[in-house]
Amino acid sequence: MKIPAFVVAGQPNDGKTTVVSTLTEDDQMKISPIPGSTRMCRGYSMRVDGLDKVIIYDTPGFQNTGAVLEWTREHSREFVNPAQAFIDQPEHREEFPDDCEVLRPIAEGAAVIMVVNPALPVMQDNRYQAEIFRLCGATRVGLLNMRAGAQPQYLDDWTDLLKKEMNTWQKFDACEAVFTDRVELLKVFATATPEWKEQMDEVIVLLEASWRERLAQVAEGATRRLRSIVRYRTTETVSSDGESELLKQRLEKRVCDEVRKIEEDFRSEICRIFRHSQNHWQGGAELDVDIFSADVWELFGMSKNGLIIASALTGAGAGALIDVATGGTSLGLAALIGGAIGGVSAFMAAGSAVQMELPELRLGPLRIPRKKIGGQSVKAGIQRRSKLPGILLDRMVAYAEDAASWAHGRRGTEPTLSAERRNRSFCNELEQSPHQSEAGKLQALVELWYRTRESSVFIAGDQQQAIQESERWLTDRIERRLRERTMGKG
Ligand SMILES: Nc1nc2c(ncn2[C@@H]2O[C@H](COP(=O)(O)OP(=O)(O)O)[C@@H](O)[C@H]2O)c(=O)[nH]1
Ligand SMILES: [Mg+2]
Repeated sequence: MKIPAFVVAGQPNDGKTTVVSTLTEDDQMKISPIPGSTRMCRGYSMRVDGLDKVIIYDTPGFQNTGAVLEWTREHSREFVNPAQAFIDQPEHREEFPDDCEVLRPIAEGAAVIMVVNPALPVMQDNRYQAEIFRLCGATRVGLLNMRAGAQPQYLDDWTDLLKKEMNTWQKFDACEAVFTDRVELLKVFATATPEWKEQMDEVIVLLEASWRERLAQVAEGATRRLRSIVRYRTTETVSSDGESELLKQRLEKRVCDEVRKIEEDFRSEICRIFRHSQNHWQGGAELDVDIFSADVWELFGMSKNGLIIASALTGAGAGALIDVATGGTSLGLAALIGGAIGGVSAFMAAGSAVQMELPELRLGPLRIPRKKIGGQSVKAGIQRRSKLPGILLDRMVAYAEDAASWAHGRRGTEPTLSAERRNRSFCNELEQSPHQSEAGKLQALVELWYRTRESSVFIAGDQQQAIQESERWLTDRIERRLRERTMGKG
């Protein structure tokens, strides 16, 4: 069975390639403000689950509308397939190669998507083109390619023309279209082409299912990475007190780098899931700022004051360091590290094999383990009660939202979401008490992860279950939010 096929037509620079690129989620197509950059007719497929489901041909558009129309008016009634008959004439292929390129898919049964720009007036040429398609017997869908920022001055004129000449028409902004807009458009295509209705309906169902699957993957990936950051631990043995400052810096860097690496890793996955080429996609640009920069912490609502305190606590990487373990007797080291992290950290003891949390002794701002096991070693990980998990989660979700709503035909660097649309809800929730209903659940989960981050800490069965349930709750929530943002409610 032939798969549904469409061919985009219209004037140069009206956005044909942009439409194809957005519908097929292909960001590698050459889109350019220079008219005439598409020279050949080429088919691009809409793939769902690895299978070609719909084919859309990008074309250069007619170059000799007058001549083609003249011939079609005169001969269309003589042929069952006028488009094919036109191409079959050798002199046409010689003289009008671009026009033959447009007619070729039509000859093979493709429906026409006539892309028009309502910011420009209707020209005689546009009327002629519409007539050619009609005379060729093609199914025609008019597409008003609305451009954000451009005044659609001639919308009424275009609507009149499309109503008269097309089987149906639809507004579409190829640069801003999100998933639901694409589905909406496919539904219009389905209705316009009764011969493909069934196949198109099936494509729509598959697309929606596969979109849900993508969102589920994103949510699962975010939860998994958040867990791995919160539970991250790195250990180093101290040889002498003299190097403890260096050691602290080394550990801090290692923790920060791990966070960066995991975030980077998440981003690669997002790009893969939403089919953006990473070296090409400009979305999420404002999220490219290093997570440990002051800008980010400010953006996520940490007060200047809070930031300074955090910086004083841990040096440059606010929130990165850390619970510290010192198994040795060196109070010097403990004081040094303790001074850096203040009262927020718990001291841990690291034995050679067994690592366990010890009850601690408070000495002013310092906390010192009562018992010491093993050699001197320092452990680092994410500081408990840090805002880092919230910031990381908000950033991951924001990045995913950007990627999911970024039309593939879009080029350039303008950000998708304005700063106020950025959601900081997860970060804010971490400030709630763990005992407060919904809002405290996230903090409770993070707390559970912290508590069980030592591999040797025995995790009781019910605790294990609590973690799993909580993780499922978080994944569901992220998924729900992505669904609301990209598919509308419901
Ligand atoms: N803002 C905006 N620009 C668009 C839109 N569609 C196309 N363009 C721009 O118009 C120019 C020509 O687009 P292109 O798809 O190459 O047109 P084609 O010649 O018909 O294939 C490019 O610079 C596009 O970025 C749109 O929906 N919104
Ligand atoms: Mg083009």
